[in-house]
Amino acid sequence: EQLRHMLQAMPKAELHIHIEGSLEPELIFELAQRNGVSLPYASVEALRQAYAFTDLQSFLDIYYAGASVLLTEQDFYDMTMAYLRRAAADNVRHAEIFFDPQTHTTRGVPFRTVVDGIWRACQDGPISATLIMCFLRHLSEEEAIATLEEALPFRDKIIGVGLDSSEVGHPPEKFARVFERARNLGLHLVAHAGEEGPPAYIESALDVLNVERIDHGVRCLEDADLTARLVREQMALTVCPLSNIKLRVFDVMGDSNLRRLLDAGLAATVNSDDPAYFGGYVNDNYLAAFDALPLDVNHARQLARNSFAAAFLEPERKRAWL
Ligand code: ES4
Ligand code: ZN
Repeated sequence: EQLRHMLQAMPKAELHIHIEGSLEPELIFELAQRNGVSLPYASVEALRQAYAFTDLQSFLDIYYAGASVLLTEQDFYDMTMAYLRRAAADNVRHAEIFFDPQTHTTRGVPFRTVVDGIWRACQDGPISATLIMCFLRHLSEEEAIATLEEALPFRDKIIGVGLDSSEVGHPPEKFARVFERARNLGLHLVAHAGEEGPPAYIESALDVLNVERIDHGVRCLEDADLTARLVREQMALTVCPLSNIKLRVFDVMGDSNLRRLLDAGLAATVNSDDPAYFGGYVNDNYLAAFDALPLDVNHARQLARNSFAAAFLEPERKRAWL
């Protein structure tokens, strides 16, 4: 009980949250109504019923359908503000928020509508928040490059780029040139790797893309040499415990390797990924993991410390929260 209170109360950073994945069914219905978009679900309950995933792709299909109600700058603002308020309630002090512009520009929503809405909410919201633009890896590198070009007028509103969507069959190598370009622009670099994909994808995210954090990365333990390297380099892993269960990376939370990652000396962090779809925000992720695994107060402190250490923030700003 004391540990639960500590997990909820401790200041933390959230480094792996897809803003489109924070869109709750209630808000999906509200925005559908507001925008005159028809949904293939009769009710909020019917939509929630559809949240039974078997793997990453089965989730992504519903996640992209949910995002189709987002049309105006106000929609992106409202979605982002709802997340920031919810994160503040979990004592998140700083969030680095992923957004997927291609999910929207391919539907005809202008790039600026997406960024301006999300960014304005970050300015008005209750916590520190910065933006990481993700490329959809199931699309081509040419489309990713075009998206990076579109982002140039908004360079000051974006701190980094990431890589998400369907992992297997779309290795990091596919995006070598666009990440090189982003690097030359001084953007921070991250990529999803080792969620469903093999440890080799983690290695190429490091060696080919030059990423500074690995999103998920839980499959690193299958490769002892890679694990040793990640420890040596103190490469942060943004682990998402509830996501891993919902997408069947692990069968049950007791099978999560979070404790093993920490015991190995890896810089693991706890994050919510797509909180509206996976059954909870960041504190729900901490609580579910600590309920199911032999984790104690020292692990809690370590995870909070890791979250700030891995954030793309000035060292002085981190120290205030540590
Ligand atoms: C995602 Cl869990 C996950 N993996 C890959 N891409 C994503 N986009 C949103 N959530
Ligand atoms: Zn993710």
